Amino acid sequence: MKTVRLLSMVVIVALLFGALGTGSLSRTDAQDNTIKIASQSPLSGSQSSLGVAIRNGTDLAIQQLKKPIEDMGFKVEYVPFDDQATADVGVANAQNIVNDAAILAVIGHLNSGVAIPSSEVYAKSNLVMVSPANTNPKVTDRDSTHLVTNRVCGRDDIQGPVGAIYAAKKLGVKTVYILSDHTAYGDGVAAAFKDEAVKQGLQVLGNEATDETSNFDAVLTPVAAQNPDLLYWGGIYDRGGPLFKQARAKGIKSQFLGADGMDSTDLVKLGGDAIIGTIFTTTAGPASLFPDAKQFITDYEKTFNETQVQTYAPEAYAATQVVMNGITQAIKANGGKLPTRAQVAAAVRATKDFPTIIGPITFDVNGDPVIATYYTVKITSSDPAVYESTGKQVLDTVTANSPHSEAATGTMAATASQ
Ligand code: ABU
Repeated sequence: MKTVRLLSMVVIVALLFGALGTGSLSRTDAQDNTIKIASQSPLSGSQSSLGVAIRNGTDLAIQQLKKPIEDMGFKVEYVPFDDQATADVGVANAQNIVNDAAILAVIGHLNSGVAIPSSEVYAKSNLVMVSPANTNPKVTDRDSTHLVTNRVCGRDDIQGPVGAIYAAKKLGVKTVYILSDHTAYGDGVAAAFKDEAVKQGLQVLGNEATDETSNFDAVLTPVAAQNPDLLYWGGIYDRGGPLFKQARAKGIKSQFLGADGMDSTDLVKLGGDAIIGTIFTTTAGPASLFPDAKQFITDYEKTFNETQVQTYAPEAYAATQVVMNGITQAIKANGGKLPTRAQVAAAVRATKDFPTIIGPITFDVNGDPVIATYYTVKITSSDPAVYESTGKQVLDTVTANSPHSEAATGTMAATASQ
């Protein structure tokens, strides 16, 4: 393991100083010094509330932070892409992105199942990706994309256990039925939850992945028959909201628990009063919890004429801060000249104690933040207008080292409880 890490560091340093291949296309179509930053997230379809938040957070960061790069003689442009929460669309967009030589970085995606295949395309061109939201371990754990994939959020191999430990120790439940959405994210976080739930002594009454998107009656019939203390959903709000609403209508009285894909104003729009009391874990804390995000919240609401900052907008802003700092450092290391994609990727991976609106970021050798925070949150209102203010309550906060960081201890520290 130590040899692999050492080799990784050697390659990163080599790329930083341009000793290996550049991985850049010739800029025959771009004689000017334009630097583009792309994003990929669902801007249409049933998951667009989170996807638009990612686009807006990225957009605002570029608007506000581009001047130092422009002062070095470059023009900075933002190019958002709609991946439609679909792997095929994300991969096709990724091919167009890598073919544009001016694009030096990608912020995205929302869905791990889109990020994983899309980043295989980015990696072939040494194009760096920083994710604000993708929590599946494989996003950063694959050798094929090792040098270009990063994230500012936590991972499901920690998020799942955080939920299971909370269920066992704080909720005191004894039985659980687990459902998931057949995606890399949903099935992955549900499996991580299940493994820890079993270790915690919970009895798993059922575990099923479903492709159903609207009518969950057949899925819920065995749940009603088993009467579990807890119903766990591994998936996104667009299906989780209707699922939990239909579960209550069917007389299921279980406590509802999910993960970060549930964290959207649209969850309460879809689920109504049935959602009150639902608990979810997330690695994206409410924006109001971040001391350095106050100005961001004001600027975001004004710029996009919004009354609330949606989940992942702060993380997208922070990911873009990291990327723009990486581009700046790469330009400086390259004597003020346009850096290659590989040089930008190496500079981003070298991010250390870098201040962002969600807190300082240091990437480990794998592109995960060395420390991430995992929140357990309860929904207290079905009014979408108050979702981000009084509509949810943070019940518990846990910090954990990334599995690959040198400082990792394998333990999670509860840092605060309310
Ligand atoms: N982490 C929540 C967003 C879904 C995903 O990672 O696929």
